[in-house]
Amino acid sequence: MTAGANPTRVDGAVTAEPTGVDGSVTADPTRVGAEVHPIRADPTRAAGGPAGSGGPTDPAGLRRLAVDTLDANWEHDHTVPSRTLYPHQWSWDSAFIAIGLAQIRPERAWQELASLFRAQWADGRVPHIVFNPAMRVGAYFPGPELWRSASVEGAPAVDTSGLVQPPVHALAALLAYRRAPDPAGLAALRRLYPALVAQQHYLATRRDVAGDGLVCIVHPWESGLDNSPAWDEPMAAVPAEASVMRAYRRHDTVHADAAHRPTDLDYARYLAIVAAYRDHGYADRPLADHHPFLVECPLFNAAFGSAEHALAEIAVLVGADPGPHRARAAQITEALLRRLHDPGTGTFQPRDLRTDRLVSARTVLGLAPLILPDLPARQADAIVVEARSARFGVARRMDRPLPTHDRTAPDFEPLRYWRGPSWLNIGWLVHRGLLTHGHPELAAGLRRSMIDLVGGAGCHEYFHPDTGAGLGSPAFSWTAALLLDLLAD
Ligand code: 2M8
Repeated sequence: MTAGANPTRVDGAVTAEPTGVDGSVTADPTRVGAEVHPIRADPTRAAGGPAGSGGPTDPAGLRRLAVDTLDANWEHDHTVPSRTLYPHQWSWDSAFIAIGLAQIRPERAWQELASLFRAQWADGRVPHIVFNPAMRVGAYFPGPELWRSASVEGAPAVDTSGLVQPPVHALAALLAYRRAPDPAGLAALRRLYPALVAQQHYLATRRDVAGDGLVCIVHPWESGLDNSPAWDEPMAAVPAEASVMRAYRRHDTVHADAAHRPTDLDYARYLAIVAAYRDHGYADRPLADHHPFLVECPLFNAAFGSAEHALAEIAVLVGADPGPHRARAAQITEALLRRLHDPGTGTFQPRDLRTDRLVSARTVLGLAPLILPDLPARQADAIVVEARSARFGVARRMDRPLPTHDRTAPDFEPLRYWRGPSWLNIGWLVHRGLLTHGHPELAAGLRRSMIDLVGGAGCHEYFHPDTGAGLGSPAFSWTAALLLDLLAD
């Protein structure tokens, strides 16, 4: 019996009615890129209609669109992912956003990361959401009333969630510095370094639930790929009823088509898992005994390893010792190979710690270890074979964008969030991995396809994996930021 098994324990229902699609917009809506229309405003795109009319196609126009999108989403000391759907600060979003900001407004890149790390907990965890106290109650669900971080010892003064997201921040800080290598950037790196080390220390010591050198995620939201088919097997074991959601008002389905979002059953399970973790005070030590969702994710752990590689380089810049980071990076790669490599598919699969089995869905998560520079050539080659296969279609000339799930699988859903659509942050990571492992032509094909997506549809949150039509938020920050990064290469 777990705390998450009892849906009646899930509480903190939000009943406040959002004030409207642009109720939370504080930027000037007349600006290019400001998010004032939900995707449903354009039925051809919402239905996955043809791309081709949504964005500029010349590099200068694309760059302008990206800058305007980031400016419109800037909020004092951080960038919201989207004014309507996600009006607070998200952890891995801020990392991707900082990479783009470094090119156009370097001081904001450092502010972005600094504001996130100000919300770091005493145990080193970097929360996946930092709530903006100026936003009205009900601007996002689930809000602070569900998480109740204020009552947890070691949580910051500002309200946050108690979960984490893939630790791409050290890599982002390093890349931001490389784009803007000035004294202010070096000073910012110096300030960030201990916080980045503490983030890794938290993951390595508190979240190594299996004791195998890998981080365990305790909620699908921690993966960043919330409703990926990779989580279907572990999620099926989480007891919850979709009817629980009658007590809540979901915010996301006010702003986006419900058919594109996770289902009510997904949300009921999400809330049950949060309640299980929260009701144990977000303590990690007893997780193995009671927690309903315990998974080792290849993308999360690839980010964890890549953070040590980045920290080694940052250490050199700030006068610290890179040696321990290099040693930990090697250990993480070794653990990934030992625990998540699937000899049957040649790629990497999540491991469900409750059953101690690799999950069978072949999602884009399996390509992520390519970002590790020390991945042995044999496994890197196998990932490239998978990336080039009909499942993912990476090619020198791509006829369709990179999907987030195997497009030949029966449960591939081209419109539903992380179950098929194409996302720029994932493409950006795979692009990086291809370059790291000596595939510049494939990387160039993927880069072109990502730039064309924004050219065809604008800075959308995600894109239809067949037509390239824009889906989700039409003014999404990491799409803009990573587009800038891709354009600069
Ligand atoms: C999505 O996740 C949030 C929950 O954290 C949501 O669906 O409400 C995901 O796409 C996640 O990866 C992203 O960080 C977040 C904000 O963009 O939205």
